[in-house]
Amino acid sequence: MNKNYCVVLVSCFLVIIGAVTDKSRAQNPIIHNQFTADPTARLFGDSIYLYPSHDIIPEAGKGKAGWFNMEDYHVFATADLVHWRDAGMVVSQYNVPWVNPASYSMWAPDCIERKGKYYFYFPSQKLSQEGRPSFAIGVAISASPTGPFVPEENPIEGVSGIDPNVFIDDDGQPYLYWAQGNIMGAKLKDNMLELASDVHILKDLPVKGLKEGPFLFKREGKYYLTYPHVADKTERLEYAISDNPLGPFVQSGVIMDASAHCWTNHQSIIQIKGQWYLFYHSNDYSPNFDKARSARIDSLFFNEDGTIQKVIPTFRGVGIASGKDTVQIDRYSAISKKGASISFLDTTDRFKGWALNLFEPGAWVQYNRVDFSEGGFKKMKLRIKAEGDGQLILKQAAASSEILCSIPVKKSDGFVIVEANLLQNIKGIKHLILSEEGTKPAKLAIDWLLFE
Ligand code: FUB
Repeated sequence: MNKNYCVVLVSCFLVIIGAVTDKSRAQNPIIHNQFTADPTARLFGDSIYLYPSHDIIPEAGKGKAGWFNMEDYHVFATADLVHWRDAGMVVSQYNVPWVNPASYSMWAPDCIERKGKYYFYFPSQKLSQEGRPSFAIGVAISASPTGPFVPEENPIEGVSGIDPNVFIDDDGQPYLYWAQGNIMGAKLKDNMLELASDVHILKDLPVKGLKEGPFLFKREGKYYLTYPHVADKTERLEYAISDNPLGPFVQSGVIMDASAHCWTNHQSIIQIKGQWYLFYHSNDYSPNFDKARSARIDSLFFNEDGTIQKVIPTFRGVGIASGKDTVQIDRYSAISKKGASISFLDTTDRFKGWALNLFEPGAWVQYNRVDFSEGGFKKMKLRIKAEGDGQLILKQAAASSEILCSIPVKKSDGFVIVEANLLQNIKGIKHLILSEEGTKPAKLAIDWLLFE
């Protein structure tokens, strides 16, 4: 059977499995069933798609220990930025004719729509004739944003490097950007598969410190080139503005400061229904190893002069949580300085997520934007573990708010479900505060809240 048909069949099968295996919510990180780095978000029609790279920890003897290891790509889809669906694996190192299948180097990708076809761009390592590995950029094509994608036989001629990004200007001209020490750019032909111009080294970007991960977008006639840059020790997200898609650019500021615990960062920026969003990554599920990363989203705002306001990473992320879903209170909007923390529920399987720990009376957590629009809510349920008897209070995060629910908690050996009646009729979208009351610390660990 033709190799490309094999890819299509395998991808179809995995799309069907993937479609039913994961429904993630939009607190940070946004994808909860695997590591996801370098998140490129795209709006196609009314749906939002995420094309990240897929960090894995390969079995012993495979890949490169202690380094980035990626063997394939999954695509994720959402209609509301809240519920994410894993649409399955779409391209793998074992199915692209030119990729060295032992290289585990399927790094940061991008995907773009043109004339009803979806072009998925990805870097990976090929073996040169002398047997030396080098990075090239390939394309896989599909009739649907979630695949199946059929990879081209060869990578794009004249391009070596990583982190492809494609931008189509208002006049229909497509451009390819990538990183190769500098940020490079060139026009693409209408077929989206070949360069249509010389390769430009984009000017005038920082000279010192690694630059990679270009992502270009246009707003109000200006071209914004965004890129991770090592200005000091680790990558921060910066941007530069130009009147021309290939520059020269004016360095214009920092979008997100460098993280103390994740060496890389990598961004995409899109506007959905008038709001701009920054997609980036950190290492939430892998705090001790920053080559196993997780995609995040936060809102992004522009100043009146077109400059970008710095984005502070949050746990809460974006979107409105439904009161009927489990509200993951550990993905907080704010937390008391004393007596509260988060920790993994299970350090042997961190994808199970986190619990909120309240250690003493007075400790609290705030979680914004919970949707009670349907009304008719009568009780609250909590999944909780307590080392002693205690008391919790739920209020709205508003001065002089009345108590919404008072929850007595009994000492328990493990996590149990506790419920209490609501004291008020809650309607609309509310910011909630949960606090420990009483006189003695009950040492509480709370997994989630739910309203019925
Ligand atoms: O994910 C591997 C590499 O790390 C990406 O290609 C870079 O942008 C950095 O995020």
